Amino acid sequence: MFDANGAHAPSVCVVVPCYNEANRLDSAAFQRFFPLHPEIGFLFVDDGSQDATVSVLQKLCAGHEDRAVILRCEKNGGKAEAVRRGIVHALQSFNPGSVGFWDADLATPLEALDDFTEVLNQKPHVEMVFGARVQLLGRQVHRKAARHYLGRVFATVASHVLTLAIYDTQCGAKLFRVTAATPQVFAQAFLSKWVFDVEIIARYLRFYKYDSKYVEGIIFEAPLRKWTDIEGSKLKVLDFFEAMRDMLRIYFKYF
Ligand SMILES: Nc1nc2c(ncn2[C@@H]2O[C@H](COP(=O)(O)OP(=O)(O)O)[C@@H](O)[C@H]2O)c(=O)[nH]1
Ligand SMILES: [Mg+2]
Repeated sequence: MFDANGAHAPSVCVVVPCYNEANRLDSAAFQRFFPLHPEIGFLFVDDGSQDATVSVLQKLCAGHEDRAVILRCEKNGGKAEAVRRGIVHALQSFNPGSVGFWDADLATPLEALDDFTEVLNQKPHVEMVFGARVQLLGRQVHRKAARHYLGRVFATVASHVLTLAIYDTQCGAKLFRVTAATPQVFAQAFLSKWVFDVEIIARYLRFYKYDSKYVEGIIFEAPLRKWTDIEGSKLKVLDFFEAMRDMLRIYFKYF
């Protein structure tokens, strides 16, 4: 088990939301990563999966209990709530120096965690490191055209709503330094289902009295070396419209 007193607990705790991931979860990739990174722990949140996700996770964590644990939610509550619960659990139980979340399909390879933790170590003022999916020559960032363009429309609207020059709010790879803001930001359920990433930033803005310049300074977008559109996404085209509606709700609630 992670050490409940925090004494030997990994200093980075990454929440991996899992809903019916039995067929997609790359257990081997996680197991290869564990011994190389004793400072990074994983909290897999099973969100009431109806498939074999729990037994796949149990096998994956067996023998690695010091850095891989499972949190089970009886009922499916959606990614936002699973991530939130995972982070609250990590903050209360493991006393980590940073927390984050990572999509279970490893669209962002785990190796990017090295880059993210390096940023937090090198830049003490940075509180958030977000993966940014930018297709640059020499990088392997491949998104399907439709997802890319819908994503760009969404991200542009998001940056206007947030009044921040942010490029990619929706990448499922994010790390947060634990500060006074963190427990407050994750304390209450999010109102949005898919765009809770935007809502997290809105809550940081609220915490820092809507000082956009300051919040821009504590976010670091890390361009990913590799990002793959993994088959089996649970996001549908209709969700784009739901996401836009959620963004309006965020706008009226926070701004
Ligand atoms: N907890 C939870 N996680 C979910 C749910 N739906 C998707 N996820 C997780 O969210 C992450 C991204 O899901 P994915 O379907 O790949 O979405 P996409 O990459 O944005 O198209 C994965 O870790 C999924 O397991 C859900 O209902 N509950
Ligand atoms: Mg995915």
